[in-house]
Amino acid sequence: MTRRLPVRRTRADAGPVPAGPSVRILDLAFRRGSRVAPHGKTKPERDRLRAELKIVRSSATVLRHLRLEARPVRDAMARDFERALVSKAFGSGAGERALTRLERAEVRIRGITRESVRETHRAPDHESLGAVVRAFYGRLSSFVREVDPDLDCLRGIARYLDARPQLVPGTLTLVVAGFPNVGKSSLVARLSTARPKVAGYPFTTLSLALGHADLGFDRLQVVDTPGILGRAGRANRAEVEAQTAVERAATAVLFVLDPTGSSGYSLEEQERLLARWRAEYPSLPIIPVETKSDLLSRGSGRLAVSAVTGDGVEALWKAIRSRLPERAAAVEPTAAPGREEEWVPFEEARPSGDGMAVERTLPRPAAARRGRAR
Ligand SMILES: Nc1nc2c(ncn2[C@@H]2O[C@H](COP(=O)(O)OP(=O)(O)OP(=O)(O)O)[C@@H](O)[C@H]2O)c(=O)[nH]1
Ligand SMILES: [Mg+2]
Repeated sequence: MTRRLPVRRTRADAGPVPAGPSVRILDLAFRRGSRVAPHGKTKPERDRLRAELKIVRSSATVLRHLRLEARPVRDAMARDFERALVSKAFGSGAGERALTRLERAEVRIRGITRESVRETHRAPDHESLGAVVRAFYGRLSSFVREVDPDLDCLRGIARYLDARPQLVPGTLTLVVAGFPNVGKSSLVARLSTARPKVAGYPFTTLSLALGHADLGFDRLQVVDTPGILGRAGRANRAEVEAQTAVERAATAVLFVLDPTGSSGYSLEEQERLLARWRAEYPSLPIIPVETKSDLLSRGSGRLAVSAVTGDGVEALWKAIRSRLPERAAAVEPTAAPGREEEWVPFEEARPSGDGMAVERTLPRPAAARRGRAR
C-alpha cells in the first residue's frame, strides 16, 4: 500500500505540492508580510516602504521559525550523552548535518533580504517594486523548501529526545542494566521515584526512564534501561540505547542478574556480559546484584535483593554509596566511548523459551505521586 502525502494546492492549481514543514512557515511569513501599513508622505515613498517591509518581515518570520525548529536539537547536541543517543538512533552526524544546512539557509536568506531591500531603493516605479517583492518571495520559498528534509529530520530528533529523559550533566548517575526481564525496572521503582512499566516478558522497557533518589547532599539520577543481550554487532535499537547510557551517562552501573531462570535467560550468559563489561570498562564501577531473592536464595556471596519484599535493599544502598564519588563535583561518565552498533529487529532478540514470569506490577510507594520521573 502506498502512503499518501498530505497535499496543498497552489493558487494557480499547478498540481499537488507535498506539505512539508516549510509550507506552514512560508504561510506565516507571507501573511506577516502582507500585513504592513507603511507611513510616508508621498505614494511612491509609501510603495517603496511597503515593499521593503514585506521583504524584511517575511524574512524575519522565516528566520525566527528556522531558529525555533533548530533550538531543541542544537541544545541537545551540546550535551555529550544526548548527542551520542541521537547519533546512534539517526545515524552518525545526522543532527549536525541538518543544523548546518539550516544555518546555511539562514545565511542565504539574510543575503537575499539585504540584496532585495537594496533593489527596492533602485526600483523606479510601483510595478518594479512588485517584481522585486515577487522575486524575493520566490527565492525565499525555494531556500525554505530546500531544507524541508532537514526540518523533518530535526522534528524527528526533537520528538525522539522529548520521549527520553533529560539527564543533568555533572550529576551522579546510576545506570541500572542487565539482561531483559531480570527485574531492572522493578528494582528502579524500589530505588527511585521512577515508576517504569513492569511485566513478565523481555523488552518491556524499550527506552530509557529516569528516576531520582536522595543521597543527602546530592541527588542521584537512577536510569532504567532496556535489556541487553550482549550479542556483538547484533544489538537492537533498545539495546543500543541501554549501551549508550552505560558508556556515556553512568557514574556507576547496577548490573542486575536473575539467578532464578524466570527471565528466560541463563545465569551463565548474564555472567558473560558482566565479565565482558568489566573488561571493556575497567574504570567504570559496576555493582552486580542478584534479584528475585524471594524466589531463590542461593547464598552466592553476592548482594541479593527482592524488589517484591524489599529484602536486601538497605545493603544494596550501602554498596551503591560506597562505589559513588563523595560529591557530584567533576562527575563524568566513566566508561569508554561507545562503538557504532547495527540494530536488529526486536523479534530476533526475544528468547524462544517460555520461562517468563507472570505479568505483575509492583506496589507503588507514596513517593510515586510526588516525584514522578518523565
Ligand atoms: N518474585 C519476584 N519477581 C520479580 C522481582 N523483580 C521483578 N520480578 C518480576 O520479573 C518480571 C520482570 O520484571 P521487570 O522489572 O519488568 O524486568 P526488566 O528487567 O525491567 O524487564 P525488561 O524491561 O523487559 O528488560 C516481572 O514479572 C516482575 O514482576 C522480584 O524481586 N521477585
Ligand atoms: Mg524494564
